[in-house]
Amino acid sequence: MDIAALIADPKRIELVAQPIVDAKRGEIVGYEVLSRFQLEPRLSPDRVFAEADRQGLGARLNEVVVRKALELAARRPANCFVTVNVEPRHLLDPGVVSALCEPASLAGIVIELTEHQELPDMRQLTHVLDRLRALGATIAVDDAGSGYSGLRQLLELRPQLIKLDRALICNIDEDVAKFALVQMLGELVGRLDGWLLAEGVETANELRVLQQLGVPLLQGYFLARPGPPWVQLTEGATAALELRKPSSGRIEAARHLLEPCTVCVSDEAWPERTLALRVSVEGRPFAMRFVHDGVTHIRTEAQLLRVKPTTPLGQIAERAVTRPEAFRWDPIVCIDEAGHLIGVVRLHRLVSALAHLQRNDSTPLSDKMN
Ligand code: G
Ligand code: MN
Repeated sequence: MDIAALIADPKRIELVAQPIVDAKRGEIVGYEVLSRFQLEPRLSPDRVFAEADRQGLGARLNEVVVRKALELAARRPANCFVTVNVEPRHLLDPGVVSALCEPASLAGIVIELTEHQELPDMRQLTHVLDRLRALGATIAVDDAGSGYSGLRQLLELRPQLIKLDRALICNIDEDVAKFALVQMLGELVGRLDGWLLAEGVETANELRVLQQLGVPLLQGYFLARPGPPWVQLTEGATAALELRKPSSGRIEAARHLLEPCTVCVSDEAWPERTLALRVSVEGRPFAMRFVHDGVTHIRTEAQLLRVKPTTPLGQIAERAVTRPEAFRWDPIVCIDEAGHLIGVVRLHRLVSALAHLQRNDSTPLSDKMN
């Protein structure tokens, strides 16, 4: 494969863009720019970059791609950021650095550190990253949780954005360990004043779970495949995002806390689940059965605490803890304006959400990066 010829003819390097979505607002807030190479035989970009490195031309190729990506970024849609992939090793290359530092400002540019090898000298790397940050760039760590992109990288590079490898996202709706890991990483990243991005969202169920977990940024085939700049979301994704779009800050806060529960209708037997609700034919909940510490409890309509998601969280918590002692820890039933069941909220999650809300401000993401 003739990498030198490819570099000499940048028309053979095509850039595509993949949307990045703000999970709360359900809108595109950024694009990852990816390279596609016109080569015979057709090879994945990863293989081309690996081959370029082998031929000692990795940094040159990265430089050409960075220049093109920054040109493209200058024409990005309003209020969107653009992410560009750079190998940390190549950040020690003067050509790559000068390409990155060419624009007067790097506001709205996210530099994704995509590591396929050991990190280079940290002192030099930190120096370059500081320079890029001073120009307004945001630093991201790509493929976090895989290969060379482990916890040490997060601690050393202190990125503002962490892109979770798609291996952690795949089937997260069915895997409690992945769910717990992403939840924990969200906590960690929040404490380091950063943002989490879930890559490789491929199904509506993964999307739903990530929204429930409060992962702020999402990317993946379900939302949109990489395409000509600036591709829009798929119809399926637009519909799925619309369905969960918050209509006010309060619904939004409560929606993260909602847990699904098993539903049965009036004349059915209670299902063998730890938590089930009986609903009328119109969908209104009127009885609940749950198992706690091996004991089964059944609650009647009058014993249920029902709240609307528009109710402020503090008020919900207050109503919950002032219930009679025997019912104090019961799941709280969330209904919509028409009285239909939306889901349940557990008190301990409500309390941690309140604590979390106090810690975080609510500046939109794109404002922070632009
Ligand atoms: O290493 P990095 O995360 O930058 O890789 C981006 C690559 O992942 C691109 O080549 C892109 O085509 C691919 N990609 C983007 N979204 C998805 C997805 O939902 N599933 C899979 N399998 N690949 C994806
Ligand atoms: Mn990437």
